[in-house]
Amino acid sequence: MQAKTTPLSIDGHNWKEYTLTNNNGLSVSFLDFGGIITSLITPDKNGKFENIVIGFDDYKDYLNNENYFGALIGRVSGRIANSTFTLNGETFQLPANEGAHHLHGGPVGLHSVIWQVELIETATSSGAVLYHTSLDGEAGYPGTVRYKVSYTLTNEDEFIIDYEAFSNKDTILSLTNHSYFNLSGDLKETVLNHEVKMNASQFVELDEELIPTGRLLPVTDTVFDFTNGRKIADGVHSDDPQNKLAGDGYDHFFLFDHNQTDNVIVTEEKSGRVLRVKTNQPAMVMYTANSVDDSLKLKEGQSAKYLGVCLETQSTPASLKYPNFPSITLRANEKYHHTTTFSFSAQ
Ligand code: G6D
Repeated sequence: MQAKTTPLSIDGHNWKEYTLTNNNGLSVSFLDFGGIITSLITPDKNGKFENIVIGFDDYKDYLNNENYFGALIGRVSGRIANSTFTLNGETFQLPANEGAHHLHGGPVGLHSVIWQVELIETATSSGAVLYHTSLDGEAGYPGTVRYKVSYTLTNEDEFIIDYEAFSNKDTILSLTNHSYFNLSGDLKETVLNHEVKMNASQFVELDEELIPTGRLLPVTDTVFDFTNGRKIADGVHSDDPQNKLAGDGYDHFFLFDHNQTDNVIVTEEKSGRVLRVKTNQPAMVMYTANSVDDSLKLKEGQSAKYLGVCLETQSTPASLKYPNFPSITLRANEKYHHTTTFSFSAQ
């Protein structure tokens, strides 16, 4: 087990990149800036180690990371409609950064702050704890919030992201990580041939601005039914209005049934790589990089539509309007705890 720290000077900013490596040679690299995961190296079925996440070639591009590649997201993942919410009878106005709406914590969200990092090595894992504090009123949110996010790579080839937070006032909070996975290895091809199996029988209907309408739709007899496994291509080539309005793909909130060991299993046949996801979160946004264009220089070459799939475990800001949806309210001095395990194998 070993962890490496590399000081970086990026466009005048003093960042650090950390690389966690386990006993089997798997590694995760991330920045103190935004907790951004810059690479995740795992073997294919022939033991060839390759990167399986989207990351920029020039780290200066993370200063304008409009796709949130690899980043920690918060205070609230997803869209807060019209950038406003009411809590305990008080209405709060947040900065709008996508039309009228507030997306992923706004223009100064957690993807763009410097986290304080402590490396933690044990006999069975290589890890780090990332700390940050958002002050009361910052980005328009109530409460001073103290975050503790752990990145842990175990010798069982699991990458565990564990999020804890406390607020001194009632507030709203829903954290996630926005890595784009591509199991083909070194971004050899898009994720259209990735097969996804998901333990979710409902998903949230979106309007034209990708704001939840409040309707929970059954996946049965649609290309949103991943219960028995399905290729991502099905949603890309679909005529379902929900796929069309998402930019010809998926960008949807799936509610887990939580009646199986794994919430999600992603398989890529050529490499033999398998990614299993287990989480304590009620749901996940699966986003198939529908808005990624070919203008960005990545480590392995040019960016492209559908070059990765995001598995953003979380709760939903739609609950601010629809109380039957999983809540994002965090009461004063109550512990927020989100843990998600990404397990890697190849067959
Ligand atoms: C687009 O709608 C999608 C979001 O889900 C995603 O998080 C973002 O791009 C990076 O806005």
